[in-house]
Amino acid sequence: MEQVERVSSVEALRACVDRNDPCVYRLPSESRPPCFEVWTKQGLSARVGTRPVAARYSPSGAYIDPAEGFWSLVAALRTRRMSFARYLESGIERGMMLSGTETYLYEHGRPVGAWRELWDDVRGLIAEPDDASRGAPLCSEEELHTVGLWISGRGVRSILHYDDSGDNNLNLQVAGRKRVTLFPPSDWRRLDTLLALGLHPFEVYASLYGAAEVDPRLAGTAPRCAELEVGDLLFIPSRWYHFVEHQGAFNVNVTCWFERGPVASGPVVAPRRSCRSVLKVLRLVSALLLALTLNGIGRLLAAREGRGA
Ligand SMILES: O=C(O)CCC(=O)C(=O)O
Repeated sequence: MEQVERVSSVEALRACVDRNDPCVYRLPSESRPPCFEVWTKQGLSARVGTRPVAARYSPSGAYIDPAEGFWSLVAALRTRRMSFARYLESGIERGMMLSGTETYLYEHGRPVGAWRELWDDVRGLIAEPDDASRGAPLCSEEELHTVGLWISGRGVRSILHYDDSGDNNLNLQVAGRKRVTLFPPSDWRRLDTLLALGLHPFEVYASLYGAAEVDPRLAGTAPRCAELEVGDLLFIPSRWYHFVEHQGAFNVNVTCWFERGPVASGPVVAPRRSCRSVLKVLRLVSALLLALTLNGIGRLLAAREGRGA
């Protein structure tokens, strides 16, 4: 499979952003923000371990594999509230995932209060608007929408999807290793899509790696692969599908979702639905609605408990 291009300067990364083309840029050690040093399990526990987090648990490690049974889908979509320290101590080993789509360090133009200290450890990635000495910025604070924190162990796998905000995505590997497989938006017809998700069973994508033949359901697609190691910054362009395999024992990623500007080659393809199975759609939508309801009830109960304490 084609590898995602590796670039060696911020200017080259910016050119990929302008073309909506994925790339990987390894941050030179001298420009790595403090998170690379201080985000160990012990360091995080000592500083922000008392903060509550909403973690997810899937016995199979899949978040979520459309081929799994209804109750497994619901279970993997449920969030469980616990202290960050407990998540770090035992949740990771149990196969839980802290998802960057739920744990925000930065949102609505400002740092999220509970995670302010962690934001300070990464904010050097984003140039201050008036700081000319830092050279070319990765993205400016005006362009930045949301910053998510992902933490997981080995064996976690995420569903094929594109980021439904339509934003560009810079995904920084702070610790551990991940393999990311990307498909261009124009492949949507072959990816069994519903909303921003691709609904092929995970085994279909497994055939991209090491099988004698790639699954025929992926015929005509143009996947690319990025093997991320510490210090790698992956640019996932707006509406590019991606799924991720978590390969390190302790994986930490920070995702910066930022505004997509005009793309040099013209408008980005808007994927549509290609999933024709009504049953599949119904199963997934009802699992999602049930999990969202249970998550909402969990949040209410936690809030009442907090008030009663
Ligand atoms: O690491 C993962 O499992 C998913 C990451 C992702 O989807 C993202 O950064 O948008």
